[in-house]
Amino acid sequence: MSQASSSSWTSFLSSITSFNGDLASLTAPPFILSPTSLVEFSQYWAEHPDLFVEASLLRADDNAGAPEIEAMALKRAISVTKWFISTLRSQYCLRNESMGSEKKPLNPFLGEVFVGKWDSPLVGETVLLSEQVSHHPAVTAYGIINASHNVSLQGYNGVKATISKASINVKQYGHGILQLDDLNESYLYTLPPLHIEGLISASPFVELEGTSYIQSSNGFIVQIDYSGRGYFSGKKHTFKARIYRDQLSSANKDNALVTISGQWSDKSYIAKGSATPSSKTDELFYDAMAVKPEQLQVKPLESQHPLESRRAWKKVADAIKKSDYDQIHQEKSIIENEQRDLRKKEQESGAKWQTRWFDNVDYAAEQKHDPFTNLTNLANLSIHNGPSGSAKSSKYDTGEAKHWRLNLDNWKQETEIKL
Ligand code: HCR
Repeated sequence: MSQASSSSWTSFLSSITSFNGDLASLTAPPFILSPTSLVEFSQYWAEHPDLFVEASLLRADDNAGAPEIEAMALKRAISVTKWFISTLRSQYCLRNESMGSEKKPLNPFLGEVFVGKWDSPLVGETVLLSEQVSHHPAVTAYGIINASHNVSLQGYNGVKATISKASINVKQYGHGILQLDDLNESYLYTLPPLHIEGLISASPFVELEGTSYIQSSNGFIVQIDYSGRGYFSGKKHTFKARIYRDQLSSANKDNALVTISGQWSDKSYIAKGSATPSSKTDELFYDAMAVKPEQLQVKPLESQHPLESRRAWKKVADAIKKSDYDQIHQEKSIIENEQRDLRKKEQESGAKWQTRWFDNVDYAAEQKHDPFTNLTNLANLSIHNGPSGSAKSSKYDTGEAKHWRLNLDNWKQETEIKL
């Protein structure tokens, strides 16, 4: 690192000691800025379109008996777990690998969108819609649809951070719901906490920690525990996923029907029962290094709408690529000032910004019965806006219960933003 970079990193580190929890407000040195907006991160959920739809293909024969139906349902829970694990490498390791360290993504403006599709010869078209539905706090919502297999995903996420001596600790807010319409089955997943290590050496990287869950509408629940180097093994990015018949039986690890463990960024192994699988004797579950993510197709900038992320941020992204701090600052200020003016005008006219493809549904007010309430009940998870995966009756099981939901009709009626 040059002397200039090293001193700007040192002053960045001292600035984060008085940090207020809003990661977007951190002024990071240019070499740690990413030219990509956070609204693009939603694409990581379906970069393996075949795994995204795989569970929908695992169906028992029409004349199958109860044991076969049960075995198929378990196979689907395993398949959904594989899809979930397959998303983690891109979500949490990609910048490290492609740019040498984790970077600070561009903070999306309200109404910023990112759309694209995967055209896969095997599974057909999978469409991605991602929209910045809130700026303060920053929240991105997404919908992913594969109409050929009647599989869809909708979710949203935001983060809150705290600083400890050597790392930034991040709690995620939000969840996702995968729906397999042909089977009338749905899966709720929660988002794991994470922390950023390597700050002192100016080579930040993400490590997942704590627990996340996948709850199926057929009762199966997957508990995934994450850890870094030295907890389960001497390796970074490790996890152990246990699949139980239901939430009640998950109270005792010995009840696990299946255990999967290894590195979410590399190889993992699967075995029946509650014993930890071994790489020597057990079956390979997933090899994240062996399967290349499929690239999302995004329109060229000339055909994009001004609210589309890559077009909107083009000048800032170019300045970041050149490490031209003055130009980064100038171009960012143009976008920020436009946004400020828009908010001011909205305030003056009493109009509120209308989100495009997502509605903010209040579950506390509506007593709604839908996959979310059904799945949170099965998993004993809170419907309130606590950190993702908070349990019912925990200290977070109170306050607002507003969640972002995909409004497919709005997307069908969309005339300005095309794929
Ligand atoms: C924490 C983070 C922004 C949020 C990113 C999220 C949580 C967004 C939703 C995705 O589904 C998953 C995801 C993956 C990213 O790893 C995570 C980012 C990692 C770093 C970034 C901070 C805002 C950057 C802080 C600046 C550091 C590098 C000094």
